[in-house]
Amino acid sequence: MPNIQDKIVAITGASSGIGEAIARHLAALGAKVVLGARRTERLDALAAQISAEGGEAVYQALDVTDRDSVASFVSFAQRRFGRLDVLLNNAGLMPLSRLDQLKVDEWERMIDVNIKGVLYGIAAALPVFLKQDGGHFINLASVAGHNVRPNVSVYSGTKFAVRAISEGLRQEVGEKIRVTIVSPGAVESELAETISDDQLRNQMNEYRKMAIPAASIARAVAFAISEPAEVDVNEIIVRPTAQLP
Ligand code: NJP
Repeated sequence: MPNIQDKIVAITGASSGIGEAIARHLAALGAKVVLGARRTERLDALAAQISAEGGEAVYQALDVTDRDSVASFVSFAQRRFGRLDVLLNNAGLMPLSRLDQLKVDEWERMIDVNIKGVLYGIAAALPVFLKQDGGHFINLASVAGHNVRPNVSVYSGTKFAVRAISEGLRQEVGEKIRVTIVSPGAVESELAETISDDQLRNQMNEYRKMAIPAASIARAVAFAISEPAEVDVNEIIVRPTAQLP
């Protein structure tokens, strides 16, 4: 694929699921990947596997709810490789519940990770991209950022927010910086494990049996990066053929 070889790609939430699949796929296509997440033992193992397969991967501990941690992660990528071409704001949580369950701590965690984490990523990388006169934000939203269902209100709210912020960013940043929204449907990952209500988690795991492999999202991300610099793939929705909303 063109335009991927030697690109420096920083990925938040690279320790499992979609972030991990993106890291593996882009590294196999010749990108140099910078992995961030809290579970560094997983990042260590992933970086070692990528290196053993001839790719290049480095990692740093990252908590996207901590603005300094996100700034340090972006600086680490730049220091290590001299520039940053793509920031993938991928880290996310989905502790679904009905609003009347009043799981206010979980609402706050979703807002902190899914919205503020993305904003901190933008705050860290935008000055770098402006100085370089180029760069690419790829922000993970969701099909739940397109429609709302019961139990999904707060998660949907965070993903509508990611789409709104990404579209505003796209319109503001001018022609040298690309902004892509990737909205997955049900994709194999650990996402449903954050649901604290046992009945709802079981229900979701049942529903998610039609989930497609995380590699399908990695291929969509690679497509967006591979397009020529003046082509901005604005949004991609990828879901199982079996999924309705
Ligand atoms: O989920 P999972 P996905 N700081 O749980 C990280 C969206 N999406 O791959 O810190 C830093 O396997 C966590 O790392 P760790 C979804 O909303 C998915 O599915 O080590 N990182 C892990 O690497 C999300 O935006 C589906 O615990 C933090 C990663 O986030 C994105 O896809 C459907 C963190 C989560 O990996 C990837 O999620 C959809 C923090 N504070 C949208 N907190 C789907 N899979 O079906 C968490 O519509 N992470």
